[in-house]
Amino acid sequence: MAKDNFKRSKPTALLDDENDSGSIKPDSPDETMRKRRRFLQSGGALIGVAAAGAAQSLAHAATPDATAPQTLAAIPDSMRAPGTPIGTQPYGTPSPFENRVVRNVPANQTQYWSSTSRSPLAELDGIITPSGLFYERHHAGVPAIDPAKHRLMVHGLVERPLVFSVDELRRFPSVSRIHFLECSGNPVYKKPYGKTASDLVGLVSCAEWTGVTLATVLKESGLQSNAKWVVAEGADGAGMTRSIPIEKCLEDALLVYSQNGERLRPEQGYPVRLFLPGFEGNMSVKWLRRLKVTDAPVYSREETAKYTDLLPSGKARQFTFYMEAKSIITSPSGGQQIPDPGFVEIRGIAWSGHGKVAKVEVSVDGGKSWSEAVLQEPVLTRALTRFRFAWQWDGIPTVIQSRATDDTGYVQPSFGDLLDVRGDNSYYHNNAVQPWQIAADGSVSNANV
Ligand SMILES: Nc1nc2c(c(=O)[nH]1)N[C@H]1C(S)=C(S)[C@@H](COP(=O)(O)O)O[C@H]1N2
Ligand SMILES: [Mo]
Repeated sequence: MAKDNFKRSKPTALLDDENDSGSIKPDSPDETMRKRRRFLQSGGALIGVAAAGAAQSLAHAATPDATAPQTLAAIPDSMRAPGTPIGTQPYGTPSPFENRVVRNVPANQTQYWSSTSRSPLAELDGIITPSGLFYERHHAGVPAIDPAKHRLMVHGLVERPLVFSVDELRRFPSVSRIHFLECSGNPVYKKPYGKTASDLVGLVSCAEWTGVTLATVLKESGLQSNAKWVVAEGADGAGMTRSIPIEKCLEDALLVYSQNGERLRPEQGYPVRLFLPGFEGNMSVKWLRRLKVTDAPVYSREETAKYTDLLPSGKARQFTFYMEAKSIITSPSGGQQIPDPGFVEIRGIAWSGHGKVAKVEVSVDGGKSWSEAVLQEPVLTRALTRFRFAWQWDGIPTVIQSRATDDTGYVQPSFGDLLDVRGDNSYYHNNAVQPWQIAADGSVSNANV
């Protein structure tokens, strides 16, 4: 490695970033590379961590030929000819170099009666899940529904039973809100445990949802005084049916027709779905065709045989509704590799069905000590929240994990604490802390085996 004798024109290490635009003359590739090394080496000082491995940082990373200064100085092929014209692909898709970033679909999933695909959490940045990578959970596959023929009926304990077309629903005042959606079987309690963040917790995603509030539509029908529940039914082969307390329907429930700016994808309930912020995903009925207002829940299959948890006492937890506070480190996470000792930004996501994430703590010593991570803006109600934690890995094997606290003061439990309370008959609603083992070679794996 060449000696770093580059003279800096700016006094602080931060300004010495390769993004520095202080000089008019562009840097030569040599200078750019020296600056990059300087930034990584100074990482320890910048974050105030005096780790032994800090000085070496990433600076001794091998230099592949393609980025050698003499190669970089040459005009690249992309500058020698015009690019692809507009219009060859009117609906844009990701770069072909990113074609490994797809939903995590279990192998041999040939049946249609219970299918899932998971978001590739470790590949994603920020808090919005692209629609094509949003997790899926179908009980009878994805129905093909013509929006022109689709209708939503509102009946039961109402003043005026009404039937709406999709266009009629779109005429109501619209709202757009960013919220996560999570399946309550994310992850299940049973072995074998997953290997990657996606295997374990990939049944959570977050999007901007647009629609009309359910309160607006119920007001249009007029609720009778004994209206206590609303039973929602899907137009798929499963006829998914769930009972929702009227309070939730009037608080923040949405009839959603768009996701991330465009119409819902078929997988997410096109042309209209119910969306209940913070509630277990199962209740956000897709391909919504019927809302029956009642004075009692219907005790459908999904709220008796399924989505209930049998406790050690023999009683079952039913109508759990809210997804509790949870977090997971997505980088570095299971299946990934830390290339070298030195600076590592630990990154992850946290969320709570009860409200906002108030705090995320990170432990890099197997749970002995915890430090507060930075919550990246925006921190929204019932939305994924991104956290970041600057770390110097010294090359010694360790266990890293994150722990979320929400604005009700609820703290995410360890797996052991959760099992103590729920026992091992529980199947759904596992929000335990997820520890990752880091080996001496930097490889990361699930510490729960
Ligand atoms: N009609 C209908 N609605 C449904 C389902 C279904 O199979 N049919 N699956 C439920 C479950 S279990 C979950 S977790 C969420 C998944 O929503 P997504 O596929 O948009 O991620 O939808 C819920 N709504
Ligand atoms: Mo689910």
